[in-house]
Amino acid sequence: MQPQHTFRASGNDSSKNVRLIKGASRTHFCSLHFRSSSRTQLSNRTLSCYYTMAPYTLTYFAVKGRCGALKIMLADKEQQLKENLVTFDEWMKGDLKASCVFGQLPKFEDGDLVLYQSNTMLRHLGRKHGAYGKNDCEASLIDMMNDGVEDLRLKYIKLIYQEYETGKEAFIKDLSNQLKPFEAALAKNKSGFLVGDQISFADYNLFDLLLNFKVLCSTSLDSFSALKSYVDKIAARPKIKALLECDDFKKLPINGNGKQ
Ligand code: 6SG
Repeated sequence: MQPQHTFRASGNDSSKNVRLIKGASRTHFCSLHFRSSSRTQLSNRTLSCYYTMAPYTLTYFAVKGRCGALKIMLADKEQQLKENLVTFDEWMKGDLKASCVFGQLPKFEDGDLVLYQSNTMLRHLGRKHGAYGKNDCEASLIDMMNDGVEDLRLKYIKLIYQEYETGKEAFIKDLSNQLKPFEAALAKNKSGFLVGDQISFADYNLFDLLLNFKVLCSTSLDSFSALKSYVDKIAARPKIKALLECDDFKKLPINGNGKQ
């Protein structure tokens, strides 16, 4: 069974079941799809053809969840992304779940390559788009930082889905301890990135998680000067800024149970 396609139709081509966002920049496309301003503007005639060319497809629920970092990276790297949004009802039918390697979403397609596991997707895109360090040693350090982000994300997910009411206060109290290694890495590395002197997939992943923490507790970064300026600087990167300001991205819930 095919995943449900829920591109909403609006703009000037309702027959294509896609949305053309008219945002601050004319390069916005279908909420999360960015294209270089140097390329020709879209027209109705080119729209379907343009979608055929979109290199990447993401199948996931209508939440930021485990795909916020991936969308932020693709926006920053000016890559297009076609999204198949899966509803609860569609997922509960079971066919899609049965087709997933680990029985879970997200699913990511790059041509014939089909990937599961969100961190695998980040690594794949990091490799392809120059966000995996300049050499093997940097790549290993990026892996290490990303594994640290994953450990912290798992704690956050446990809070959100299992113990929000009883565990939120303790989680926020412990957050300072959890953030210290990242603050230290940034303070040591001076470049403004976790590893080396260029942005990596671990940076997009940490940035996405820090945005969640700011929603959880607006003061969570207050005692971390390096992390605070890190978030501000990444949020100000033009394509990321545009994504974060885009209505369709903003209105996506962070998590699947309404807690944040
Ligand atoms: C949940 O855990 O959204 N995938 C999730 N849940 C459905 O049947 N290690 C991998 C990775 O990094 C973890 C995958 C992740 O890629 S993401 C999944 O597939 C399952 O297990 C968080 C999220 N949860 C919302 C959710 C999914 C099912 C029930 C609640 C929203 C409501 C209904 C469908 C969508 Fe829903």
